[in-house]
Amino acid sequence: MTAIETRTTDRGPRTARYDVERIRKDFPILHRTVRGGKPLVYLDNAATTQKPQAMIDRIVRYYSEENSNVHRGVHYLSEVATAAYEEARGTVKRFINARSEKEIVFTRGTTESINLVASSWGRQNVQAGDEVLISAIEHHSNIVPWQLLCDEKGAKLRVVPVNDAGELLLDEFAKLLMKRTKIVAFGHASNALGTINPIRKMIAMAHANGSIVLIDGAQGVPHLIVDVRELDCDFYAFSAHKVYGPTGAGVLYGKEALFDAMPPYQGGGDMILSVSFEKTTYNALPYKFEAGTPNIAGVIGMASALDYVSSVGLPNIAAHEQDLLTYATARLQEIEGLRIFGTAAEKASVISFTLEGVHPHDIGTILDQEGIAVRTGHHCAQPLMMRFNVPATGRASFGLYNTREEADALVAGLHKVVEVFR
Ligand code: C6P
Repeated sequence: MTAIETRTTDRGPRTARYDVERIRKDFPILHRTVRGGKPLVYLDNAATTQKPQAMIDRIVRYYSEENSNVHRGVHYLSEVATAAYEEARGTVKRFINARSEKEIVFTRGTTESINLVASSWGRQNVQAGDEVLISAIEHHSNIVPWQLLCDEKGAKLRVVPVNDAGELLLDEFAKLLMKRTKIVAFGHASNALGTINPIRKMIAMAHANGSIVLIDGAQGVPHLIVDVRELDCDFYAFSAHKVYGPTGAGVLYGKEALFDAMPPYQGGGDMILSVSFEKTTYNALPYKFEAGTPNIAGVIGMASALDYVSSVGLPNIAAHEQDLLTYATARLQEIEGLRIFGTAAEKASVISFTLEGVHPHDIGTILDQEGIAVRTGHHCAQPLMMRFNVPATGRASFGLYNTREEADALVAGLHKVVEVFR
């Protein structure tokens, strides 16, 4: 247990005191130095998070003691690996409160999850003249798969605009929901601005219109309690590596009835019941969508990471990150010429900014010399950058192990950037 427990909620404990120093001890990489002995200040959590020792140990144990292929052998190790892999499915199911394991498909990550829906559900259900509705703050992973589908089918891609704070305009959203809007796909939280969308309301509006809803949860799951039953979304996609798990593993949640009616996404081993040259029949859910040997170690590691997050407690993580967001936002505003992009009322712990007269890449390079890792660039959200008339921004994104002292280090680093360039 990483924190002092006072009350248990269904998504982990609530604590009286968030012991961030205790939590930091769980992440070995946070104790290394970089760039000639500088302590690492890791503020690039929206790109990928660091990993707790328990998760690393679980993967080592899998490869040291359990490694085998799943669903294929009758031998002991295959049974052990299959059991661990399927237990991981149960862990994910509970973490997002899905009804059944059949609704949990393992993928390589958010990108593959969205492509799966666009290819399988999209090809089956979207026809010429239909519409797909996304928003102006989407990551390229939630734009390009829909463009490919629309190009193939002769359908139209519509985009919900945002205001200057980076909030989706709900009245425009309502207007864009048409009779032919087959699917609405938007992010739970924006990786580039931090905006948390009012997804419950948007899902209800889309459903009232008869549209299916996919949520890109890549930046939702690490920061917010996700209850897919309460949200009533049709699909929810996320990546393990953004929630303290390994790269190359992720999840597509889908309602069973939808998954049932969808054709397979890829063909290969494990997704079939029987194959002949004349006819192939497909496996039951969720295996129909898991062709080939999956990322077994990644999936098992993901479950361990979710257990870790649950042990800290998402309500505690959210409260800690909101404190960092408020603190860092106030401190950054002290810097002359710094402009923050994304000032929505509801935000995840992501701060995008520019410094007058300094290219974001130079900001990133100088901060790096101080041991501070931030992301600079377009954050795979080029249309959003265009909306705000900037080619790129710097982005600091906070995770469960970051501290106010690290926010101070960022501010001090930015003062250095100002000194160098002015
Ligand atoms: N955003 C960032 O630095 P993958 O690569 O499949 O794990 O996740 C893609 C993705 C989809 N949606 C959102 C909202 C995301 O933030 C990301 C990944 C990283 O912001 C890498 S570009």
